[in-house]
Amino acid sequence: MRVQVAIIGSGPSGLLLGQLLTNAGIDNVILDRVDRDYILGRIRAGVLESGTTRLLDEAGAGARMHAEGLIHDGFSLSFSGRRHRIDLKRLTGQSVTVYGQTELTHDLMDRREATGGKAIYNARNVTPHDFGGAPYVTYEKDGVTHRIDCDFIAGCDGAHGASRAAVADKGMKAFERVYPFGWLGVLADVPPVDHELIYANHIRGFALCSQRSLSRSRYYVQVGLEEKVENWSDDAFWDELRRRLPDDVAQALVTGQSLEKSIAPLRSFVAEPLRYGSLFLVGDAGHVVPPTGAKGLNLAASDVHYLFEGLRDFYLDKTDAALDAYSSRALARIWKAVRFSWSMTQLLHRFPDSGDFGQRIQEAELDYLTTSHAAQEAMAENYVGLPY
Ligand code: RFL
Ligand code: PHB
Repeated sequence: MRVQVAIIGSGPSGLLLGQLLTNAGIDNVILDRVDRDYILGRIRAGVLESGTTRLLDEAGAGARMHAEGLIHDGFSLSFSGRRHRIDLKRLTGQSVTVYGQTELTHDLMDRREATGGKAIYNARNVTPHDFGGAPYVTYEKDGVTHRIDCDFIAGCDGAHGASRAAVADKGMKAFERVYPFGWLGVLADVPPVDHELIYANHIRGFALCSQRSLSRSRYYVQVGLEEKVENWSDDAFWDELRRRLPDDVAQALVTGQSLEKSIAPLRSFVAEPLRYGSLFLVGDAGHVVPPTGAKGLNLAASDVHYLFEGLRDFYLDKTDAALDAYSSRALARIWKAVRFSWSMTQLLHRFPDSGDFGQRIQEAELDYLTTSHAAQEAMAENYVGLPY
């Protein structure tokens, strides 16, 4: 097979890039090591910036998101038994859309199928080759090794994929911070406790009340890295969540059987640069943020925007400038989101070594936020997403 762009990874970044390319008449194929259902079974992000919804529209896959997504004009911070609302709409003129990554992925997969896009699932041992020269990708399927020749390879295969591994010894510099805790998340078909998200700072640890729809909730509590998901019954989870919320919220919480329960460790990671000859790192392949700022999926989308512009200009206008600028343009936005995600994590979590002093510092910062328009504006501006 020969294509213009070989895309490794069928997550949000690979699917979004693939659809924008297909719409522009640029030939591409998507390869993933697992199948559609496995990908759609992963419960991840839930908050979309307006840039992400705009790109989904541009891809022609935004209809269901507009019909079913929930527009949120604000969110709450809770600490010291009280709550403060960050009014995103008033502070920035913008809102965010609550729409699950699972749904967005589903819509992009459907769109790809409807427009005849090539996708190869269950492709084993996917490997990018010769991206300093004449690039190609190999993979195995049904016991046979296949080869795809291409002009460019988009590494959209997440934090543990083949793309980042392929460039690890090609001058890649890694920047990393590992946090000493994770998030235990539960998905349940119960109405959300509030019409907006609540991020809670508590002496027992962070908690988050999120949602997927008016009847489906997503909740998280901070847990130690030694915790095992199988040791958390649903009841134990709900009890711990209640303890970390203000009394009125805890009393209003509707609990039920979990549909999914998992623990995700938190870390920040950035690879520099994002381009190695004709191989580009995109989305989680190039960077990972802790979920506290709701930025991972949204950063994947802005990477796709920059790379798509580069590839479109290359093929349609015969200019290299935007492609050459991909790494630096994307990294400039990535580092700001990495900083924001780190600062939200720092503000809201219990750190084992910072003790009561650390707790008071966090409470002081949160209290400052409730009285300072400037501080609220800075938080809101980052939360709705910096422009691109
Ligand atoms: P993905 O989604 O990981 O997709 C990568 C795809 O590549 C495939 N793959 C391979 N294929 C072939 N060969 C290989 N060797 C391969 N290795 C992997 C995988 O099967 C997969 O299909 O990366 P992508 O597309 O860059 O998208 C990134 C987002 O998924 C991620 O940033 C977000 O989920 C992060 N995130 C959140 N982001 C937000 O913007 N808002 C949120 O509210 C938010 N909440 C979250 C999150 C991530 C979480 N976890 C579990 C890490 C909440 C959580 C709990
Ligand atoms: C989610 O709904 O999964 C979610 C929402 C906001 C975050 C992180 C995760 O900051």
